[in-house]
Order: sequence, then structure tokens, then C-alpha cells
Amino acid sequence: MHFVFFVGTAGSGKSTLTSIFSEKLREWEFDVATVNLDPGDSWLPYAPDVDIREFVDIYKVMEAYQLGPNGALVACVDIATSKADQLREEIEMLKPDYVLVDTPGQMELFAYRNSGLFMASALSQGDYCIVFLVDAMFAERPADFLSALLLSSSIQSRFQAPQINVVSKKDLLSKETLGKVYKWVEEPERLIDELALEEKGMRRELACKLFESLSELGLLSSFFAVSSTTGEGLDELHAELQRVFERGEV
Ligand SMILES: Nc1nc2c(ncn2[C@@H]2O[C@H](COP(=O)(O)OP(=O)(O)O)[C@@H](O)[C@H]2O)c(=O)[nH]1
Ligand SMILES: [Mg+2]
Repeated sequence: MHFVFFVGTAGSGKSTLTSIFSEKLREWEFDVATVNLDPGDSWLPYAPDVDIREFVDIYKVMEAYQLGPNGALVACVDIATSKADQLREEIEMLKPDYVLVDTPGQMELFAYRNSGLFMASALSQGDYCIVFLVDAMFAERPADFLSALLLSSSIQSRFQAPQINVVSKKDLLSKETLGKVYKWVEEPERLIDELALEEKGMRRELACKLFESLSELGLLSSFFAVSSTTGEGLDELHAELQRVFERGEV
């Protein structure tokens, strides 16, 4: 039972990828369970097999603890974490090969709080991989791409689990832009040169130094693009996941 946690900024395409990738895996004859960990989502593009909303009701939490929507979302994730064993039991009953976990729209709820890490560990009992989505709109400019990489590196250091970085919504990027991103990843000096052209003074120095460190840490080693609209890159995503789960590496 391999767990795949989709993590990324709000709107980066986590829920859509959970939906489309689960269909693809089923087409390839794998048993798949989908899990929604977003207590505040009112609509999802798939019918989750296991749903945090069955365990916590955000409106009741708002009322009971006199919280606004943001505070209630945080409380919901904390409450659900205390029920991780029950969630795991529900998942186990489905006997899936893959468990695709859709994390909250506001990634800080899951990724920057201890409950996210506790939840991931308790649900998967250690057998998990993070797929970090970089929204296509962050791939247009070097400074935006660098910010996305910083987020990815902070997830990497918090979870210390195998992590695959993907650019989502590939269909929205021109061939030229995509080619540029691949070149940045293959030859980080190019991104540094472009950053140097765009940024000035301290910002330039900081941006270049950060990118150098990220590239030295190997954070750029696996990077490819996927599209939930056209299905491009999903076979590559599956191949990477198999590599991670079979050999425990990224
Ligand atoms: N063009 C395009 N749009 C996408 C793709 N994936 C998601 N979207 C759109 O991006 C928006 C946010 O997607 P969603 O999956 O809800 O993001 P989440 O907040 O990360 O779960 C929705 O309007 C989706 O239809 C994609 O591969 N291509
Ligand atoms: Mg979502």
C-alpha cells in the first residue's frame, strides 16, 4: 500500500491530479484509493473513498470553538490527525496498491504544521512519497520558479520523505517556456544568469546564492511537467513513483 501525497500551493492542481491520476492508474489495472484531507473543500472533481469531512465538520468546529474559517480549518486538521487510525482502517479495507492523498488547498495547513507530518506518518506507516506541484504560472519567470523551489525544499526538509517535483498544468505552457524550464533544471547556471539579469543588488545576490544551494542539494534532480487536461506526463509520474517505492529512492 503505497501512499502518494499531493502537496502544492492553492490552485496548483492537486485535486484535479488526484482525480485524473487515479483514473489513469485504474486504467492500468491498479487498485487505487483516493483520500481527501481538505476539511474545507466544498466541491471535489472526484468522489473520495476516504474523506476527512466525514470525521470533522468545519461548521460544527467553528461554532463549538468560536472560530473563524481559517482557525477552524487548522483545528479540523488537528482533530482529524487524532483520528488517523480510523482513517487508516478505512483505507486498509479497500486493499489498494496506491493511495492518492489530496492535501488542503492552503498548503500551510498541512505542510507547515506538525499535524501534516503526523498525519502522513500515521496514515502511511512510513511508506509514502510526496509529489510537490509547482503551478505552471511559477515557471514563467526565474524569480517565481526560485520561490517555488524554496517551498519545495522546505517541504523536503520537514517531511524527509522521497519527493518528486512536477510542474503542473503543462498544457498552459508554451514549448519555449517549457524548454527554458528544463534548461534551468539541467544547467542551473542558466537560471542564475537569468536571475542576475532580472534582479538587482541584494535581491540578485540572495536569489543566486539560494538557487546555487538548492541545486547543490540535488533538489532539481527530478523535475518534469504533467497535465491533468491532456494526460501528458502521467506515465512519467508513475514510472518515478515505481522507482521510489521499489528502490526507495528519488
Ligand atoms: N489547464 C489546466 N488547468 C488545470 C490543470 N489542473 C488543474 N487545473 C485547473 O486549476 C484550477 C485549480 O485546480 P485544483 O485541482 O482545484 O487545485 P488545488 O487547489 O491544488 O486542489 C481548477 O480550475 C482546475 O480546473 C491542468 O493540468 N491544466
Ligand atoms: Mg484541492
